[in-house]
Amino acid sequence: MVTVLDYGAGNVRSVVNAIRSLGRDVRFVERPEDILQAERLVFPGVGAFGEMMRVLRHRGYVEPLVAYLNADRPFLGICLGLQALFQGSEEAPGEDGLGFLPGIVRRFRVDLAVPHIGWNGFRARKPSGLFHGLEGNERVYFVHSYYVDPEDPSVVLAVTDYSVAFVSAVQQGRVAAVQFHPEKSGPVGLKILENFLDGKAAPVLPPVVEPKTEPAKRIIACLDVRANDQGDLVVTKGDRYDVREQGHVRNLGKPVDLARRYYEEGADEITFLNITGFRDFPLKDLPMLEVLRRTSEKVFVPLTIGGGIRDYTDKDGTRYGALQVASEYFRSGADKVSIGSDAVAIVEEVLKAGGPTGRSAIEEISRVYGSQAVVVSIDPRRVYAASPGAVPHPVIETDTPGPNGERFCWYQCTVKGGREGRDVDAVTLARVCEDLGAGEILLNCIDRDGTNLGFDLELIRAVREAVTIPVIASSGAGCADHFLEVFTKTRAEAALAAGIFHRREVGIGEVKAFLHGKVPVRWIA
Ligand code: 1PR
Repeated sequence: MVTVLDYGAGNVRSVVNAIRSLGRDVRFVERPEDILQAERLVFPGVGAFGEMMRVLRHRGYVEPLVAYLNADRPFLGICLGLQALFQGSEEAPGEDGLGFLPGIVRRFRVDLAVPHIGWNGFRARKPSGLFHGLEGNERVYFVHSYYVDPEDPSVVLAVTDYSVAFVSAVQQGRVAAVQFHPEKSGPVGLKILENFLDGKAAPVLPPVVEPKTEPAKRIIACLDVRANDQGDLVVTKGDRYDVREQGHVRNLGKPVDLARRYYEEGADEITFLNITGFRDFPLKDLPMLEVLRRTSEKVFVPLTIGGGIRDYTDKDGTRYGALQVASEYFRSGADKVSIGSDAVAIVEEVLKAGGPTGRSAIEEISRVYGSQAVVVSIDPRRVYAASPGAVPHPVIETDTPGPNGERFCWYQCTVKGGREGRDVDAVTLARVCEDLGAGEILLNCIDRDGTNLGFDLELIRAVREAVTIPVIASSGAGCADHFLEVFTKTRAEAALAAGIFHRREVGIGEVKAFLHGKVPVRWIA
């Protein structure tokens, strides 16, 4: 029996699913006394340090947690569950941590994108039972902007390189904690979790020690989902956002089955986009929630859900805030939510008002769940301009001139799945969303979507240079070489594709085999 500390924020479902997939029973901490009664305690944390500590204090969990840790009982902290062990965090000055280990939590100040999102390695510093069966060169999934800085070097279990070498795992006696997410790290993560749950393994040092770890470029499979004309939820795929063929919605398979297939083929993440999310829907029986619940039982890599993350009023007049909608998705197994149309409305308002309101969906969700949980999905369309002064938007000089020989263009943001163009450009949108607290940009391109012509490198370069958060390049992948191109000619951290994977034209394994040795990828042999 494993006890899981669910403090209300964060995505506990994934951890529980991973533990259950290993054949263990889970019970939750419901009262403070459940903590000291635990045989084996897992503390998964996602979100913001200050909010987490406030909830722990409010529920009376701090004292029993510290007593549990001081008694050297089996404990595994994950992500924020690692950071909580320390005295405090730069993320929430003045807010005390559990103080079990001396030291504080610091923010990354590096020349790479922050948050550090994706698959990276770890270098073991001392033997541990957690390392059984590992070779030492595995990659695991990280998503964080802060890292722990212990005062006592003897507690350091592993370090990871992300411009700086940071502590990615600690262990003192039977108390261990990791910055990465074992529950989202595929078979490797499940092995680490199993080692903790077994608790019997003698400490080992994995044999291979890489001189330095390197973040991998991520390959993401995207599933555009909507109801077809018969009312069944299907994965569809557009051609420049038109998903109909001879009047019918294209049907490329079932969402849960396809997600499972891509996980097994080595996808680093799966993204579901509810492409008709701009329509009104009943929150409680939203079919995408069930898709997420079922997917997260079998798929142990990060899941993003987009479409319909916004404030809205239900048919019966009940009003829901975007934060409530997002919370429902997180509880159902999502690790990140992606905001499309609403992000454009938010940015329009910010630009009009001359500053943030503090109440937008991006600000609210990132405050509670952390910026790493908020992706902004942009659906831009290229608009040509004869000269830089011809339009009231920042333009780029393009190598692909327009129909009338125009040498400049800007990228107009659209809403409602490309149905409506707005007076905001993609670069400004990305920049403002970063300021508001978005943790990642999913950069689509209507002109390239479904064309197999390759990514729009000019667009990706312009947006990536304007922000410091990771950018996912999307739309147009037609062959493995297009992925190499986007990773070598732009600074995109990840590339997403749909059509070529759905139609089995190129497999995810094939893309990775092609990239292997040229750019860092999570390699599944
Ligand atoms: O506006 O917050 O409700 O979110 C709606 C979401 O649905 C947005 O993220 C938007 O991008 C997406 N969406 C809306 N309509 C469509 C459509 O296709 N008609 N799909 C749509 C966007 C783009 C990518 C696609 C890549 C790769 N699809 O997701 O998967 O372009 O395709 P490819 O590799 O085949 O070229 P909101």
